[in-house]
Amino acid sequence: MLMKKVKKQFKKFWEKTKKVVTTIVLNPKRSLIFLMNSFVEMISQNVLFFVYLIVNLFVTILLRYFTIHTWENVLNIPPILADLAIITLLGSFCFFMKRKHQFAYLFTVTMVLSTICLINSLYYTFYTSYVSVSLINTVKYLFDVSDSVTENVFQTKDLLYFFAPVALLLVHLRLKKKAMIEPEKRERPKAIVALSSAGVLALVFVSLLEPVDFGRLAKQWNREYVVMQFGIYTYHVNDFIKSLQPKFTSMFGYDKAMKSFREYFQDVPDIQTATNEYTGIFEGKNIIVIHAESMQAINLDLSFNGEELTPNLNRLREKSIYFNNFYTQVSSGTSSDSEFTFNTSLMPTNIGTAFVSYFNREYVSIPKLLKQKGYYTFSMHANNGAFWNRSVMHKSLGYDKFYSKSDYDIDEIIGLGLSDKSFFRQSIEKIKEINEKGQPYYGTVIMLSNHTPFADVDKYGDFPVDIKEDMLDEEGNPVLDEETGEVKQVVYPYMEGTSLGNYFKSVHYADEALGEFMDGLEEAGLMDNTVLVLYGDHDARLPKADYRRLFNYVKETDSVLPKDDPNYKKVDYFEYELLRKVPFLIYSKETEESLHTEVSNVMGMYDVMPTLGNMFGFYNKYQLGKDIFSTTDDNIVVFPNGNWMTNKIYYNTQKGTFFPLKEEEIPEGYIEECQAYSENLLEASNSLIVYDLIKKEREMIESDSDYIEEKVEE
Ligand code: GP9
Ligand code: MN
Repeated sequence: MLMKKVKKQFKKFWEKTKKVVTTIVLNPKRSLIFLMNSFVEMISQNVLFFVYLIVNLFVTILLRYFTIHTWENVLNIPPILADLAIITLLGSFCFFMKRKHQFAYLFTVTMVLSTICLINSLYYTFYTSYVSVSLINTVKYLFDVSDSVTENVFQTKDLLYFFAPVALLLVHLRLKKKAMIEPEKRERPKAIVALSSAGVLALVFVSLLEPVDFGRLAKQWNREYVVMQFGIYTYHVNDFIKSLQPKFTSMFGYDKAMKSFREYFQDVPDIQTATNEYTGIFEGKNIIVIHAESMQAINLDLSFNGEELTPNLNRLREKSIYFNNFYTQVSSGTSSDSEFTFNTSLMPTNIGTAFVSYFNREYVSIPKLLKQKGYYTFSMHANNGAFWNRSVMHKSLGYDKFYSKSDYDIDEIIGLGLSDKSFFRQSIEKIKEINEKGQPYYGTVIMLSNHTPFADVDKYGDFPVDIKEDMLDEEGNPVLDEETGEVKQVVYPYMEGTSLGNYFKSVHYADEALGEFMDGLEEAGLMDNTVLVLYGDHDARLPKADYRRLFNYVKETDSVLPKDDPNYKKVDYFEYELLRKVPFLIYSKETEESLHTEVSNVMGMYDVMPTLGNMFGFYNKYQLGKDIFSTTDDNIVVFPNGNWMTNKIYYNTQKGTFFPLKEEEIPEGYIEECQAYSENLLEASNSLIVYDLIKKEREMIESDSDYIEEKVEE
């Protein structure tokens, strides 16, 4: 019966289409007018539906505008088509309902879609990434933090996301008042038209994609790229499907994962074999690791009005082993990914995060290896212990104690919580107590203040990021202020009022806090037998436009050099990726006295564990990185999104393009070789974590040796 009905309707639809096509071919002008009239009629008869489409599409464009920022991305056609297809598809079901129920349905869908966009927008402000079902536990951190954060995360602009439901409601009320709601008739054919339109939109969207896009969608490494190319809703559908993967790991893919894991580690020795001049130099010494929130390497090279942006870090750099070509390898787990890779030399996972989704796997980590050498291990961070699941994961990584928010007196708040200065002051007291016990220790202190959105400008202290110059008269003589007698000044705004400018102010504060911490450690005699390790955990993800202003400012016009100016410094994709470099240094009395050096070999966060391992005498067979001092010019830093870099090039896997870093020819097969290396490494790392392969391998070895022992006894 139903089939018959559908068949009949389809026949009718087909006849009509044929008629339309014939008319168009025979009389294009008349048909164009006819088509336009029909379209106008269609809209006038379905005002609510079309308003639903427009407002919901607008909200998705708004989301891309507020997050990805550049207009070229915002107005990119594929995501618009993809989002419109899904909005149309969802909306089309209203035509299966009675007319009086249609508004309620469309309104509910609009509320849900707008809320999805709003949550993504808030999440992006906080994590510079999009929400993932596999990260659902982390969404709560948005609301879990102090009031000031909630204020910073929720900005007035976010109210715009409510435009869609409000507009739809207003249109509905107006239609109702004017009694413009159509009588109930012929709704089903409309459903077919709407569903077919969604299908056509989806087809056009797919036809615009390149084959490589599908691979990227499947990997879902680069969330921003997926949203930029596939739209927010396709991203979520895909993310949902991918999020089911960890739940089925024991059922599918185990053999393949084990194979890639075994192949990757088969030639790796079980014990440290290579040695160099740094082998064992710090054995037995205490270690304090400073996790410097959002600290980028460029900060160390900047000055404003003759004042260094980071005088304390600069002072430290001069006395340390400083790695000036160091990159973190974070994915959506940002801070937590940095902590993870630092401590395990593994890469972040491509779905979820190690800290939240894979906290219960077995890892070989720095705290565990040092504990075997008699160390006491601890971590300190003045945020909620639940943030990034740290209270659970730090235990799993082998820290004996995690001092979190509840262990601190929250006496001064900046940004996300306790100010770094107060945090360091209180931490020194705790480290003193630990030190008194006489056991060597490994402690990680995680900073907090220098965190996006860098909005607490009035609390960072006075550090103008403008340009001040003496005012000169026509003959070039300084102009004096009649009242004070001092030279008058001209002020150019430069970075004042920009996001990057606010970031610099925050960085200056963080640097001051670091300086106080260093002095405090020194005064307490805690540096005498201690090695300090400092890393920037990731970049601050600030707009490219702000960097363009930083490098190309024309003070006379308060503008930026034109792009065709020979002095114009470009900040496009590659330049921006390179700006994400962070500082990494190792400091001790020994480095101050004689070991100070700068290492320029490109290095990733996963190289830290092998490098420190060589210095402190521990070794992890499952480390992905290399001891930088046993590595010549061939080091490679693989990023979680599949990009990689060497001393020669930065390679963008997504686009298959590269940026040369040296003026030398790229050897034949070089890119293919590095690409294969990166893919194998990412695959092995992900398999190891998701399928808990260190544990599986250990259990296998243990059961084999039990078996051998039994045989021997027999
Ligand atoms: C939160 C802090 C920030 O406690 O470490 O984490 P992030 O947002 O940088 O990942
Ligand atoms: Mn961070």
